[in-house]
Amino acid sequence: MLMRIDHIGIACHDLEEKIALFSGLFDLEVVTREVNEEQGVKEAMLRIAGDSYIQLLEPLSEDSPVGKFLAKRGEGVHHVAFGVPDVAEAMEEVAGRGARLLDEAPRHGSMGSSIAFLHPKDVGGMLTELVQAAKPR
Ligand code: V0V
Ligand code: CO
Repeated sequence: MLMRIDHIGIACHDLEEKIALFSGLFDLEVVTREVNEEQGVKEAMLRIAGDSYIQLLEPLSEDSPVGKFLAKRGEGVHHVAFGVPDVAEAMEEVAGRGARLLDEAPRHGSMGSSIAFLHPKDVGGMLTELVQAAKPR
């Protein structure tokens, strides 16, 4: 079901500051910067290699998922995202195996992807995202 690690999501207070930190430390290229109102984030994708990224996340508000995470736990790894061939199919499979889905249907993710989250309590304490990448045009 899981094909690869798509990205590691990192929660931060200041997106531009952390872009400078990560790109400077590891020579990473910033591929996109997006605002996702539905998810309550301003985010940037830094390419590691191929279709593997670090996703830096700054909250749009304190009561968003990332805003609450920062208040509770501070900056750091927020989620791990795995590439799947078909997100709707993967959601059905994992739900059938007992993990709670945080989304009833796939949502809009970075770079035109379709995404869905699994409850961290059902995945060993790790907030898990399933990602179906946009089809190449
Ligand atoms: C909360 N918990 C976590 C966690 N957030 N554990 C591991 N990793 C995290 N990131 C724990 C928390 O400590 C609690 O455990 C328990 O889960 C319930 O958390 P809560 O504080 O009561 O609940 P909330 O209201 O903070 O909600 C947490 C969830 C929420 C995970 C349900 O953040 C959510 O729906 N996230 C999915 C959407 C999201 O994160 N979007 C932003 C990324 P204890 O204390 O009870 O033991 S957007 C993105 O990645 C995009 C756009 C993309 O990739 O393209
Ligand atoms: Co993500």
